[in-house]
Amino acid sequence: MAKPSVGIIMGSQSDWSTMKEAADILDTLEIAYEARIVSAHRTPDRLWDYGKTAVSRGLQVIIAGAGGAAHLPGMMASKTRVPVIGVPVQTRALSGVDSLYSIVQMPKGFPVATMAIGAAGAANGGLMAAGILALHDAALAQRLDAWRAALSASIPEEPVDE
Ligand code: RP5
Repeated sequence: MAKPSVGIIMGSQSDWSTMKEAADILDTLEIAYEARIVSAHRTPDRLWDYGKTAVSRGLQVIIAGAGGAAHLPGMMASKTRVPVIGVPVQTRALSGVDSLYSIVQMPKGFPVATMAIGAAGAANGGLMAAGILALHDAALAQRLDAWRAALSASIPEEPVDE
């Protein structure tokens, strides 16, 4: 098993159905990753340890998803210089706007690359991580280019009645 270069973390088991979209992209592009539940509020010590050891464990990108008062991506960015991609998970109460606002408005000095709300954001988080890793991995760059070309090729020129 290759050492994971991407860490997918999420605040709760209930986030996994969203964050799995990121994992699926990484699987498709043959990128080694790990997936962990790390809650900013429920398991703060786990969050601290994860951030403290991220560099030494060889993580190059962290994709962090959370919903509601979504402090996980920002707190992780405060604890490690490994780039953090934030995914606002869609919530029932406020449709994920709460998650988005909690993640996107970081103070100067601790950036989080914030994706769209929900499944599309998680998938894009996987693609963003792939793009970062592809800067220094020619084989991955080829796989990513091929994935993007296939997506473009799958879009018909004319609409049809459904
Ligand atoms: C957040 O609270 C999690 O990221 C999750 O999106 C949300 C709800 O968590 P559960 O109550 O489903 O565990 O911390």
